[in-house]
Amino acid sequence: MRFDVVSLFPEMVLQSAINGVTGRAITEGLVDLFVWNPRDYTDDKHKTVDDRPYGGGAGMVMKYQPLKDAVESAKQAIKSQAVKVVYLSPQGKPITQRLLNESVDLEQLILIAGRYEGIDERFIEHECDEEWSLGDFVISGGELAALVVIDGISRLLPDVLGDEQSAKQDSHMNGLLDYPHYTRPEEVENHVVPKALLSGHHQQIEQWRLKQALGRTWQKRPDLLVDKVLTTEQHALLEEFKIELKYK
Ligand code: 9D3
Repeated sequence: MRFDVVSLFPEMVLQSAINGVTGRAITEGLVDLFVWNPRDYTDDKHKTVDDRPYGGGAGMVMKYQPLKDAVESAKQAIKSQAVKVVYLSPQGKPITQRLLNESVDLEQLILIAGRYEGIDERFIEHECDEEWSLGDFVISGGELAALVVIDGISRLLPDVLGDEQSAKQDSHMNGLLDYPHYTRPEEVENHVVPKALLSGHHQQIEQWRLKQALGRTWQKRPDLLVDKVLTTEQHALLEEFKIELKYK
């Protein structure tokens, strides 16, 4: 899969993307990453990428033409059918695992990272397919959001994670929070590891983990359970969790 980021801070995107999962995916040729700077597509001597907002007010707005020409360069680099142009902005639909899962089959994803107050609305309307947001909080620009999307999609690509990890991805715990994790020693400052994990009984361990995942989701993120249909076993495990909680 190929990612093209349009950004006024190319080095910010490239420097971060060389680390971790994305970095390895790029090195192994499973992911291609290119960054296009709108400043390279200006035609005045000051390389102007922004201007004052019509109607007045504070802040600057990114100009249409440099963005358009940067995206055109990205599109011309490969003649792809499965291409999507996404503007990262606080007005977008929230990025979820489902959204990332649905994007993994694209050949090319062009990500527009804005700066200043935003970009000319005509570019969003006529050149972007979708608008995506990290959530209801304010950050300074779209680069970090682009990096989040690249990381989240890259780890879904075949061969990017090892066999063990990818098997885990479509496990039965999807849609729930993770269960708690423990490592050696068995006791630290009087805090012990839950007995079920020391049993060596694979089935008992899996049941305990599912119960914890259900219980923690119910405690910390009840919104995730609202539209989720629980199996009879899951329902029973969650009830067990609630009962055990009373005796703690
Ligand atoms: C404080 C400025 N705001 C005025 C009411 C508007 C505003 C403009 C530009 C807020 C944020 C930004 C820059 N943000 C992004 O480019 C961005 C973002 C975000 O701020 N929150 C969540 N997801 C994203 S994706 C891109």
